[in-house]
Amino acid sequence: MAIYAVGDLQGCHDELVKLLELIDFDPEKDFIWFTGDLVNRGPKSLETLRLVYSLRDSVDSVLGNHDLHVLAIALGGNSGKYKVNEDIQRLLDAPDRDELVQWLRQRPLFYKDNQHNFIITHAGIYPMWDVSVTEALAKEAEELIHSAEFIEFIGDMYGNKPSSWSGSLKGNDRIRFIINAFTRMRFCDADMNLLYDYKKDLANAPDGYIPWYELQKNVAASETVVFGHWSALGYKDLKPFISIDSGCLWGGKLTALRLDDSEKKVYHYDGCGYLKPF
Ligand SMILES: [Mn+2]
Repeated sequence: MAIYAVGDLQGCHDELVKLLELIDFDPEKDFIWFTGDLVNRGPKSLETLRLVYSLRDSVDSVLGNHDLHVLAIALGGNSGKYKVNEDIQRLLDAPDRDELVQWLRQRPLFYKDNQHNFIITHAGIYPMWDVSVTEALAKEAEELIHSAEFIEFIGDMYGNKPSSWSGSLKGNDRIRFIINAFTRMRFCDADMNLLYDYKKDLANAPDGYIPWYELQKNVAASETVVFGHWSALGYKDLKPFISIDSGCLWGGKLTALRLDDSEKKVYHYDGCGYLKPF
């Protein structure tokens, strides 16, 4: 039996098939945690979601910002407010869309495996939070996403404010911040404000832009926090954090990381590329 984390798919169905072959994935015995962003931007969101859904007893995923965007389009009435590309339109038009969308909507923002000491989130763990606060806040936002109120919240989900956390935040501001921290975070400033306007590599980051993981001091060295979302960072072991979005969509690689043994073997499928690399 093996447990893997696999980085952001973004509709890269064929690459996922190849990666499953590379790791000799056996759904009878093995398990995969995806780091989210299963869909959008890539060429085959529908096929990707169908494949992941067909394996749902042996795989799971946290929600990423692109997954939430597709949920917003699919559930929010698709009133022309959001840009819908051809690939997502095919997903919306599919006869099995409701089943796929409802499964996607039920995914968590955070997963913690107490037996093997690993945590999966899409973007990481916001520096002001420790693991137990993070787990509780994920549950709070997940409850809303899974409830009927989510449909109403969708119109207010987007936005960069508030930029930092306070326990006194209430209502939509509170949930928006939690969702942003779990799904959109890359850089913070020294006051823990999330900074969204730069997404690329560290070397060219503007002054005062600090990767969240350099500010996050509340995670024990014995934990492994696996995150995706940051393809410009690529695969990086930043103990106790591991970045595994190696930019499959952008001509990079699709990465699987074995989590159930101490060796933490890494597999890269290196045949990706639909869009121009950075
Ligand atoms: Mn993302």
